[in-house]
Amino acid sequence: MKRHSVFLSVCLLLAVANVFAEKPNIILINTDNLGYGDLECYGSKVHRTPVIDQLAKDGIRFTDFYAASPVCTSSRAALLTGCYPWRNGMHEFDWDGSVLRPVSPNGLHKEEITLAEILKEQGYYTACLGKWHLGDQIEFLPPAHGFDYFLGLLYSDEMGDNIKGYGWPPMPLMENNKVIEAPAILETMTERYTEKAQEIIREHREGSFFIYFPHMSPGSRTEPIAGLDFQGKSANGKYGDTIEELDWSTGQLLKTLEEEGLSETTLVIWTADNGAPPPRKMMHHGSNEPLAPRVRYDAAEGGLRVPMIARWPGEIPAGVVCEEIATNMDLFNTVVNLAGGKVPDDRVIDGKDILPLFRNDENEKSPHEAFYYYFGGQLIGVRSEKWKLLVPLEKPLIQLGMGELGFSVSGRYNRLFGDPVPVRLYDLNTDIGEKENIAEGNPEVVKRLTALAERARKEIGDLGSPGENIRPPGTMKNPTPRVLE
Ligand SMILES: [Ca+2]
Repeated sequence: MKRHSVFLSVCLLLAVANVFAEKPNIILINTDNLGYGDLECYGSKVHRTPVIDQLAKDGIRFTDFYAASPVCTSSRAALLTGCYPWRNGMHEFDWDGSVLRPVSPNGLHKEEITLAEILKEQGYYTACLGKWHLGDQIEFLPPAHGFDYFLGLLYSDEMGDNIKGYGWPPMPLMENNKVIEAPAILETMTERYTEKAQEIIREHREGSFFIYFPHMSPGSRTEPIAGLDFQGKSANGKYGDTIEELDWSTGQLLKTLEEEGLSETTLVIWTADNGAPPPRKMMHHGSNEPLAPRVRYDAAEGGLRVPMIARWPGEIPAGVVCEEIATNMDLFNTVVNLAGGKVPDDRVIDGKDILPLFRNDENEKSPHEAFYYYFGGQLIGVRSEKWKLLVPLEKPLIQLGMGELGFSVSGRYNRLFGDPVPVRLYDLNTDIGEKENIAEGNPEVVKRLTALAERARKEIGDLGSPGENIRPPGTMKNPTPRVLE
């Protein structure tokens, strides 16, 4: 009798704790440098993205979703650990600057708890297909961070290919810890990743799987590389070709889910690690419209606000547009909870569970009082509700270990600073392009957001001033290049 009532209480608790059915498979698509305005459902007039648009119609689309950083490494670290990059030392690197480069002594620390590690503990088969960018030494690779399987590149699609550095190897394509091709044949990447994802879906249809799919595309190259079937097909040059190939790839995954009867038991998330880069001198490039364009890798909305779509038929209502603030760090908490895992409580986690937003409960608000804009460890701004405050800076960081081509060889000691900038306040509801500074007329708002920024400075950190709750990056001596054996 006693056991019976305990059992009932447990059931009740479970029912209250998780209104969603059972734990879903997870496919988390994270594209590289894809702009807010690059998909038709976000306003693109040049790219054809019918599959992704349908995904949005069948699920929820976020309009105010932020990556935790405007550059690759730190954004990806944030997504996989639920933390602002400062928290685990992934905001900048002595040797590499703001993004990790080949043969780096740094990477994601082994003590960091990744989404894959938690899902693996929950019985998921975990795979990473695509661009890793959290360290290229064996101890930093996906197999050391909870992934059962890894197929992909270790850093940006141009490093060691059309951009050379001292001691950099030919672009390695990895399978787990082994180089299987070098230089990697980049025009085949999206197709090969996609086929592997389909294979994993079929093989693990009876169990639970987590596919983290950080696509190579559209990528960092001035001339992105699409598969042969897509080259020359779009109305936006090589850049557009890769976007349309991403749409095709997404379609292949959805088709396989359908064939295997897994559509209803799989949560598909589609997002980007940061906005489209500044166009430099290219004729064809990405679009961050209607957001403020990024001139450099700074805190313009175009750098950090990205598309995010989530589909889970029967569980997430179809056709919803959510205008609440959410971040890629939230995907950590949300997916951990859905998988029945536990968000670590021995450290600060910045992400929040956004299942209530997915469920589209009426009156459900963002769980974030504030979102902080950081670049290379410098606190640049804060958003709260509709307000965006850019803090006054004596020395705004404009480049971090990056030269004209995007890279230099002297890491964070090569910081470049711009001229002083005053405080600026924007109402993003009426001025999405950050055109009119209304700080003067809204002293109370400036005061409130300045206090929030001050809190972040103390707690998370600012340039040259580590916060109270931070941990170190992974560091090793004598890094080696990944080469064919
Ligand atoms: Ca990126």
